[in-house]
Amino acid sequence: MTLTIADEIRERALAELAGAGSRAELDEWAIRYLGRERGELSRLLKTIPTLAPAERKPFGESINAIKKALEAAQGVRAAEVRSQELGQRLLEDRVDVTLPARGTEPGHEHLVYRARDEMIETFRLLGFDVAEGPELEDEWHNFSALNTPEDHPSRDAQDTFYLQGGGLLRTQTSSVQIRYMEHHQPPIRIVAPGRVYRPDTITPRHYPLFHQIEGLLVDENVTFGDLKGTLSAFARRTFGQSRKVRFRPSFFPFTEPSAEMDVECIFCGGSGCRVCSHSGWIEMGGCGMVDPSVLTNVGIDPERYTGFAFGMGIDRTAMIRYQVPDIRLLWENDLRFLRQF
Ligand code: 2U9
Repeated sequence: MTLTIADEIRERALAELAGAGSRAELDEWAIRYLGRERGELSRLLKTIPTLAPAERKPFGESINAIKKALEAAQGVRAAEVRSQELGQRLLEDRVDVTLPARGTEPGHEHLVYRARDEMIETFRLLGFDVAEGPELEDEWHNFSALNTPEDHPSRDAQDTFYLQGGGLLRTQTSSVQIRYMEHHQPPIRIVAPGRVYRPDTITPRHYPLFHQIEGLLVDENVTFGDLKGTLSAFARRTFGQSRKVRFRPSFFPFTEPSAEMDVECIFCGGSGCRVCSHSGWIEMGGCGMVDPSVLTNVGIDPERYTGFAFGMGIDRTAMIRYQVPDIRLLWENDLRFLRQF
């Protein structure tokens, strides 16, 4: 009679084991049937003292046999469940090796530096080399050598960032050309692109840091005609072959005579629009014949050599070209803006 109960438990245990489909269910099953304290087999073993002495041994043995059979079956089922779970995971985690790679999103050059490189390329085609120099300068290279009088307003602390100890942040890249001429004799044909600094109040058109490209050509028999020809060629390659240019008289301490150069508005073709303030012309930069005293300052004989120089704003050129209405947009690093270019 008692044996029949044990057999019944075995049959039930084996049936439930076959239905256990996960490790958690297997664990529950093991506790239910094989658990040391409350497992069904343990409970049966605890009834032994109530049996007639002759029945105790065979009963105990048969329970142990069932226990062994259940443990063996548990091992087999656990292996099945593990392999089923693995199969399932492999199915779910399957990697589709044919999917296209997610890829990285490459950045691109900032519009101001693209404008700079295009301007450099044009001057390279015209035979100019590129020269570079320090952004932290001294008064000699930034002002005095360039014939800028001691009391010139550009030297004022309102227009120049001075550092403790007498240095300053260069206000123009002309200092690069001064340094170049200190170490090279003519013929000289260089452009100096780079960052310059001026303590301006920030407005849509002014920023304390901006970029210039300045050019310098020194040789025998260099004339204002060479200057006009060079800058006209630059303007035609940059803004279009039929684009008109004009030169207006101006003044700079480092050039004599001096001029400002305008290019026919690239948006209205000269008839007048918002971009050119209805003048039909856009300012391109300043230029002139290098003042003889500047050549003397760097040890070049002004009786033998003459030269021309020019300067243009790179940020300004990029803003006109891409119709950027506010210079602050260039340096806010807002990707929604930068990605458009
Ligand atoms: C040397 C001698 C002369 C460079 C020149 C300008 C005129 C000029 C401005 C244009 C707009 C600067 O970016 S800007 O604000 N520049 O008008 N620059 S002549 O003259 C030189 C340079 C080097 C040795």
